[in-house]
This record gives sequence, C-alpha cells and structure tokens, in this order.
Amino acid sequence: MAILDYDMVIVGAGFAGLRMLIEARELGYKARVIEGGDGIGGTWYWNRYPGARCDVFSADYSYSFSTELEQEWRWSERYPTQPEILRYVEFVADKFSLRQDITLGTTVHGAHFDDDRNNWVVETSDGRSLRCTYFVMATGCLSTAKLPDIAGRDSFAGEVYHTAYWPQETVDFAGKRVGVIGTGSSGTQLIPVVAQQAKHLTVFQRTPNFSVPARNAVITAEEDAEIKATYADRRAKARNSPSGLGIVPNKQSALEANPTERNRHYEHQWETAGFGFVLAYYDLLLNKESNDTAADFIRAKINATVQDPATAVKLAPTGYPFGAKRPCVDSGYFETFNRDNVTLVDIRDEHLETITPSAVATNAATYELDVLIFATGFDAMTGSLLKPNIRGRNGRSLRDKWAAGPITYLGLATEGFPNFFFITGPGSPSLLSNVLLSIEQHITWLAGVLRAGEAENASTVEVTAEAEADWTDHVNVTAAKTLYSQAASYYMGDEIVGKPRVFMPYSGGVRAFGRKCDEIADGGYVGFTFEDAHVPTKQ
Ligand code: NA7
Repeated sequence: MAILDYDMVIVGAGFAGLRMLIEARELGYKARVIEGGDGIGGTWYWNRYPGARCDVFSADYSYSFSTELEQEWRWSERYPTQPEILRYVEFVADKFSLRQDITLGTTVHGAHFDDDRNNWVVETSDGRSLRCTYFVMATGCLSTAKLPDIAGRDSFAGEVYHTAYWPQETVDFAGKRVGVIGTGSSGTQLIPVVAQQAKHLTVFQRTPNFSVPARNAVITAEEDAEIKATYADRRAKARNSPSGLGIVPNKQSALEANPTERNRHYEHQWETAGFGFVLAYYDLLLNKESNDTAADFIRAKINATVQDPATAVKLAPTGYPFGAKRPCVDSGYFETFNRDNVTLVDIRDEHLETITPSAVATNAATYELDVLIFATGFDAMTGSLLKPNIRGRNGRSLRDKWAAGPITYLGLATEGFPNFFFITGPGSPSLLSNVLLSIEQHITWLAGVLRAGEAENASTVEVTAEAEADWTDHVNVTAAKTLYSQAASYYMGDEIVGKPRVFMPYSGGVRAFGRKCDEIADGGYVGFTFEDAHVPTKQ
C-alpha cells in the first residue's frame, strides 16, 4: 500500500475549508488545505471591491461551533463589510491554530481516484502529487469569476478590474471616467461608492435587478450583549427557518391580505427586513399573482426614488418574478442614479457592440473611459468544482458525468467518486440559504458519514446511483413548484452560454434539508455504501 500523505485534502481556505479542517482534526485526521490565494478567506479574500459587504446579518453569518468564539468576537455592523469578515476569518484561523495546515498560493489542477489503492491523488500547481484517503472540494458556489464575451474585451488600455479579483491596493477613482458592466449584488454595492469618487460613472445594465434596502446600522454595545446572550436560540431558530436566516415566513398568502393591509406590511418589510423581504408572504416564490404584488411595490419604490422618469423605467425590473433571480440588498443604489455624474446605459436598448482601447461602444454611442470594471459575476455552483480535472473510478471524469447538469446526493457526493465530497454543492440549499449555516450543517453531517464508514472498517464511502438519481429528481420536483425557472439566473445555469439549464440549488429550505439528512442518518446513512475491510491509514 502506498504511503498516504494525508487522511484528507481539502481544497479552499474559505469558510467551508476552514470549518472542514476543524472537523477533520476532530475526526483525528491529518488534513491539509490547499488554497489558490495568497491569504485565507476564500470569496472574502478576493471580493475586496469598494462597498463589498455581506447581505446576511453578521451574527448569523458566523460560525456556531464554538460558544467561546461567539462570545469573543464582536461584530461592529449588522451587515459586515468585507474587511471585517476577513478579520473574523483571520481571528478564527489564529484562535484554532489553523494556518499550519494550510498551503497558500497553490492551485489544485486535478485529482484522480486510484482504483487499486482506494485513495486519491491530488495534483497541485507546485508540481506535487498528494495521496490522501478523502478528497474534499470546499471551493464555494461563487468563486470562479466570469468575464463577459464582448468583442474587444481584452483590448481596453486603461485600468481594468473584476469585482471578484480586486487588487489589495486602494483604487483611486478621483477625476476618472469609470464604466461598470453588471448590476448584480456586486455592482449594486460598488456603484454607489464609486459614484461618490469618480468624475463620471457609466453603468451598463443588461437586466435590472430587484433590490431592497439593507438599512445597515452599527451594532451597539447593548445589542451586542443581547446577541451574545441569545446565540443558542438564534442558531436553533435559523436552523428551523427555510433560509437559515431565522425568519419565519408569513403564513398568509399575499392574495389573502387586502391591498391596504398588504401595502402596510410591505412598507414595514421595506424599512426593516433586508433580504427577508422575500419572505413577506409565504407564497411570493410559489404564486405569480402573489409575486406581482411584491414586484409592483418595489417598482413603485424605484419610481418614487429615481428622479428622471426614463432612468426609473430602465431600472425597474420587468419580465421575471421578484426573487427568481437573486435579489440585491443595497445602500443607496437607486438614489445614485439621481447624481449628475452617473449615466445608466440599458444594453437591451443600446446593444453593447465592442470594447476599444479607450471606450465601451454600443450601437448608439461611444463611452470614453479611464477605468473599466467588470461586475459580471461567476460560473456559479459548478464552476469551481469542474475547473480541476477530477476523475473517479475507472478514470471517469466529473466533467463528463455532469455534462448534462450536476447529479448529486444531497449536494455532497456523487456516485463513481468514492471518498470524494463537496461542501454546499449543487443539490444542497447553499445559494438559497445563509450559506454559513449550510456549510456547518453539511460538514458536521459529513463527519457522521465518515464515522459510520470507519465503524464499518470501510476504506471507501460512496453514494449509490439510485440515491443520487432520487435526490436529483427531488431537487427538480421541488424547484418545479416554484417560480425560479421563470428568470434567467445563475440558479438555472443561465450565466454561462452553453451551460446546461437545470435548477441547481435545493429550494426546499434548510429546515427540510436538515430533517431529510437526519432521517438518512437515523436509517444508517441510506444511500451510502461503505466498502472494503481495512480502515484508512491514519497519519
Ligand atoms: P451576479 O449576481 O451574477 O451579477 C452579474 C451581473 O453582470 C448581472 O447584472 C449580469 O447581467 C451582468 N452580466 C453578466 N454577463 C454580462 C454580459 N455579457 N454583458 C452585460 N452584463 C453582463 O454576480 P455578482 O458578483 O453581482 O453577485 C454574486 C453573488 O454575490 C450574489 O448573488 C450574492 O449572493 C453575493 P444579467 O443579470 O445576467 O443580465
């Protein structure tokens, strides 16, 4: 038997990778995290554009595994900025002495399962091959940035940035003509900040987004004490809510409320709920007529905020239901278009034809720029999982297996790839949930699977074809009851030309998902096979 380098190799030192490392140590494994960036933090390491912040409440977007950590760390704002999140990640890494098991600045190019030895060989960019029992991709759902296919894209001679590869140094926009392509969550956060600094900002919008106000605020000492005193309840509430945000959806249908009552409720949500606005009524994502009431309310808000009527029309989302595409949570986004130094270009009206060394040109005008920012998002959910060439039993590649769309059991594993796991993969609630909660649920549950395998002296843990087919079917059936398919979005794979159009996250919510996982565990991990008669060699 070849000597193992590690019991577990984990790809990615973001929230999932770090949490996986902690769990691996609990399992008694010798584990190593391989991270492409020169620092830890994953998406929060890379997405350091001005205005970057999480749109989940800070106390919920935090680890729950250590009460000591919960009590020691002090969040300063309701919605934490990127630098504060990175400070938290660094704090966690130091507190739990994680750095010694992390290799930075190294990419995993590929990995294959060695059928003869029942373990994995992981190939890294520094030319090494690491042999391990378990191989875990903790690479995140939104981590492979996407550049748009626009003619002349690479010819721009001024400063060029992508929100997801923002430089460490501060970018100075003063006196410059800046263009931003993309108005998703990143663009919506960046645009108000850049507008305050740039000489002129031109925003190129393809699809207007529904956005609700964040109402960010400083967390007072009193509020912090309250958060710390009630963490256990808060976590339980989050686990028992559909989105993992601790928000119990209104049990009423939007159509049951009379228009005055409904408007009052929407006003209240608008002032207080942030992302929770999508749960204002339980059926907003189930019934188009209900959804229209919320969409109309938000369009009226945009219309009331934006002074120029033509710009207000361009900014108002139409043609798809509210929430079917990830809504944004903003701080002064629509107000920004009232500034004299901001121009909105709707590229559905003016076709974006080419990028030249000094401008972005549509069929109607040429916009001369000094700085061009791509806020064009990611190859979501499968992008990072399929980037390395991962080959399972008999050399079968994951790319081939998922050519028509991902097939997984619980978003955690796939048949034909023993001892290989991914955290919050396609088929898990991931992108439709507070992803921190989903990460921890996935990892602690996976630890149960691994313990069960060891109890059976198994050297391989694998899911069955039947279990993954049933689960993938369940994911599809659950999504079909919703309005998600009525928008072009990264949930459906629409962000990449040629990507299979299938709904990827599990839309049944974290509570239902957690219960299903518990049921599977109680049944002895139904859907998993534990094979062979020798325990993986511990290092
Ligand atoms: P998103 O939400 O995927 O947004 C990407 C934006 O870029 C969106 O407005 C896209 O328009 C636009 N885009 C993408 N390709 C093009 C081309 N070719 N031409 C013009 N415009 C384009 O990514 P973000 O980084 O903003 O946010 C990702 C997540 O981070 C977010 O969901 C939160 O979970 C946090 P489209 O809508 O596709 O027409």
